[in-house]
Amino acid sequence: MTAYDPNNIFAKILRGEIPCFKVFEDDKTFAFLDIMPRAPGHTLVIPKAPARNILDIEPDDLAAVIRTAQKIAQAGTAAFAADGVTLMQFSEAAGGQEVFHLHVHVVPRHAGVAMKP
Ligand code: DGP
Repeated sequence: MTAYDPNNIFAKILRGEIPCFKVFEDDKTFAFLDIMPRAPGHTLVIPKAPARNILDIEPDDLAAVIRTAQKIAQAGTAAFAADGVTLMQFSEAAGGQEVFHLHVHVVPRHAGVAMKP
């Protein structure tokens, strides 16, 4: 697998070099709104550790990402009066990944409303 690139967009967001709308931060994770939301409240949860994707990340860092994703799912569902939530994680280009710093998409969902492509 290709090595982690420290100049990917999300690494720059973590370093404060690119602005974002921050939703949550703790010692191991960071969450911010997706710039191309598939539904209102679409949030990305990333590790602070330099991991390319799920094939690359240390289990403890992955566990922290999932804990934060649950917090965001719960808060986002309440904040957007959603009926449910969709979590997605794409790994490598063949898996649909475009930004090569691990991220979990957390998308609040409303009954009968399709997610944007
Ligand atoms: P993917 O790698 O396919 O899981 O999707 C990458 C997502 O990252 C996509 O939904 C759009 C989002 N994105 C790309 N560039 C930026 C950016 O500069 N800022 C923010 N907030 N989101 C971005």
